[in-house]
Amino acid sequence: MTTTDVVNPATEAVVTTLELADEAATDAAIDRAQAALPSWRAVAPGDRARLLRRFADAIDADREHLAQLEVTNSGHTIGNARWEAGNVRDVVQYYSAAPERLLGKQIPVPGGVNMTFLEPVGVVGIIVPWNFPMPIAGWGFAPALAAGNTVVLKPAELTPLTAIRLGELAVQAGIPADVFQVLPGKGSVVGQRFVTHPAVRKVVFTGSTEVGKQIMAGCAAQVKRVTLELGGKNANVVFADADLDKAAATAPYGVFDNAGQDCCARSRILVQRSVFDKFMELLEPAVQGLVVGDPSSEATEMGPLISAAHRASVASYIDADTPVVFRGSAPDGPGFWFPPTVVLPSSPSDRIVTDEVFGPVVTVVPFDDEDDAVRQANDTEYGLSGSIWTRDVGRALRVSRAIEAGNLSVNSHSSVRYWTPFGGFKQSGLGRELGPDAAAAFTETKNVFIAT
Ligand code: TAP
Repeated sequence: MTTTDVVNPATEAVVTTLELADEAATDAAIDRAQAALPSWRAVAPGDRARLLRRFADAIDADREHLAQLEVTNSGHTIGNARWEAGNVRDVVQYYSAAPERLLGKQIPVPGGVNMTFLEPVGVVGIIVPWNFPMPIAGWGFAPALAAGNTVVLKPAELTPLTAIRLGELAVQAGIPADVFQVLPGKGSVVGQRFVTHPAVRKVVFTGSTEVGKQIMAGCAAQVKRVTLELGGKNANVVFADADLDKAAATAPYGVFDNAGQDCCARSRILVQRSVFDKFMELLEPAVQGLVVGDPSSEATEMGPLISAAHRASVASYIDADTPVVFRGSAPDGPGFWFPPTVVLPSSPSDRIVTDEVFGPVVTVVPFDDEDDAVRQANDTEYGLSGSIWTRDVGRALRVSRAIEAGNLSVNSHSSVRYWTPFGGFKQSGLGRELGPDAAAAFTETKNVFIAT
């Protein structure tokens, strides 16, 4: 039996030890999900909707417990963790409206009646990363269940606790245990089996672009459906006509939220040359004022990184020659701490400018004009999100259309709303989650013609 120690990243204390599923246990879970399909898809749409609403209510009643569990398991600040528990409740609530609204079409044809049906895809395998364990799980399982699929979900090995709790809450709400199963295990074992097992008809993967490519290649062998939400190296573009005070005051939250372990982190700040010095003057106190420390304290704005290994990976981008201009604070002692760090890179091809660091590190680079800003923003194989700061509406629209990314915000860093679509251009992913079309993404369109 393989086990894993779940560690609190703010204290390095072992919270619990869990058994990890092996290949045989994964096959057994997939077989149960397959066996549960006919009865789950036969549940009347209104009844499936009611079960999902009960599940949302159970999450709501358990919200504070879920949030505290995430603080302990992931080191998220309590404010963020409460938002995340509320988000998964809202996502389940939102997709509880889908079962009665997955509408087919009647298409006029000669000689009969032609109609389309949206059929469930089948067993769905969902692979979740450690950075947002609750929301990313919910963005997959809620629309998949609503559309009549059964789900086996693999949380990240480092952060399984809230997913396990969500599985318990689903059962409490009356969702059959085999319809939604949570299976802690290694990506190379459980996740890989989702890719190779023929009964899994769709894989939803959120994680690194590197592993996403392997999953896509593996799924191709069975023409398996796949949704990929991968990495990002997102630009925060600040024009000279912007509200500079606001742009500088909010920039740290745009990148250092969740200690920068966010695929939407605006980790490249691009500032128009004429206001560059002014912007840096305003940014420095905003970064140095960030409250970094105990994530369970209400005042804390940034917690630790997820693990010692991840901290070593982030630290590998900063050495004695790195042009760090200023840093925020970080506690001493136990915990995987890393201070917010601002770098003026010496070249656009520096690794720190091109790689997704996935930690509290941001580069700031000047640009000359609108064309140069767009060119630099698009000079990456990623295309997930980004921000544009300007008071000129025409420019806001032109630049929004020109940047190759799936989720942009103007005069804001807010990318995620459960009722709007979310996903990446280029190597940031494939397909969209959330929004009005996500449940349909878990269906196959069937066309039926009846001769009359
Ligand atoms: P990964 O190492 O890619 O891991 C993500 C998940 O995949 C984990 O559950 C992992 O299991 C599993 N996995 C690893 N290797 C696998 C394999 N060969 N086959 C199947 N599953 C496998 O990423 P991470 O370090 O956890 O997360 C950080 C990355 O996720 C960043 O690049 C970030 O940008 C991206 N991300 C993207 C988004 C969106 S929405 N685009 C959201 C969050 C994160 P283990 O736990 O066992 O490693």
